[in-house]
Amino acid sequence: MRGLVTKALANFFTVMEGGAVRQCRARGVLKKKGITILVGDVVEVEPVGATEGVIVEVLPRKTELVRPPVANVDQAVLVASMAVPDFHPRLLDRMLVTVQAAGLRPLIVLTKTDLVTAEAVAQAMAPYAQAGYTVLPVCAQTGDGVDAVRAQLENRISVFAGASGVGKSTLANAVLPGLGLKMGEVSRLGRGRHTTRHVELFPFGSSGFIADAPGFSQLDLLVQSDELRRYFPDFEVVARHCEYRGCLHDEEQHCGVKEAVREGRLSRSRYDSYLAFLRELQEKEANLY
Ligand SMILES: Nc1nc2c(ncn2[C@@H]2O[C@H](COP(=O)(O)OP(=O)(O)OP(=O)(O)O)[C@@H](O)[C@H]2O)c(=O)[nH]1
Ligand SMILES: [Mg+2]
Ligand SMILES: [Zn+2]
Repeated sequence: MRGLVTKALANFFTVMEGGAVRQCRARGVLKKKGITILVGDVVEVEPVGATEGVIVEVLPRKTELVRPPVANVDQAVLVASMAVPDFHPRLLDRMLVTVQAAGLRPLIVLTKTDLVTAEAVAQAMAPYAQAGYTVLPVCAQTGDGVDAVRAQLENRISVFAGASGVGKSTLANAVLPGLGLKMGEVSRLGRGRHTTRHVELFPFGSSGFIADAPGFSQLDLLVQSDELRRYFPDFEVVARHCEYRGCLHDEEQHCGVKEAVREGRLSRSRYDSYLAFLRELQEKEANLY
């Protein structure tokens, strides 16, 4: 029997097949071969009785994310809050690079819009909308924007990613009423407690799934420094004016990207993220040799 791993806790896996679930262990040989099993994996199971089984094979993955650890998702819902915790464009930019490099479609959701002015929301959204990303503001309090998020989740496997406390579980509960995921208490806000402790996939609509996941603040960039610019689609048009074909938009003269930033046509925050990531990757690469 073939199924989908919807939950992984210690060495126990929940495998779903046609709406029914089995509690499974992994065959020892998988571990010996160094094969890990992730939520989202499609696996071959030898049934044991009516409700249990043994995972004997993991099928090749279409996509794989390290953080949150999940396989085969098509879309990453990058959740960032406007306040509590504060909006951190750097972390959002980092997540954008990571998920695009992993071959996922990014969807940006800005939460807690009730805690700031409409102007602040518009300002936060602008650079990302300009870059061509879909950016949706939501407020869990009023339910504003929840339908628009729901529409983006149809027929896809999506994972919710973002810092702890930004409202991932709250959003999952809002798009899928009755889910009943545990959410952070207001009294704990801002203290960086992790309410969600594992990744879990839930069926959504007729053929979709959504995965809630624990929050994170650290995220390794798994790309080459000279490939980084590929993951900044907002640089593409202005980079046509760079004098050098391989321009890294760093120290080069006559750089279309730097010119656009100077003239206010490209977000400085986005460029600052790019430069910070470029340095980080260049340092990492220098330490390898
Ligand atoms: N004011 C306001 N508070 C919100 C909103 N969305 C979520 N919250 C609150 O933010 C807190 C954290 O929400 P969670 O959904 O637990 O956050 P999370 O991203 O799942 O956090 P982790 O599981 O720790 O990663 C809760 O107290 C929510 O009630 C919103 O739109 N407005
Ligand atoms: Mg949570
Ligand atoms: Zn350039």
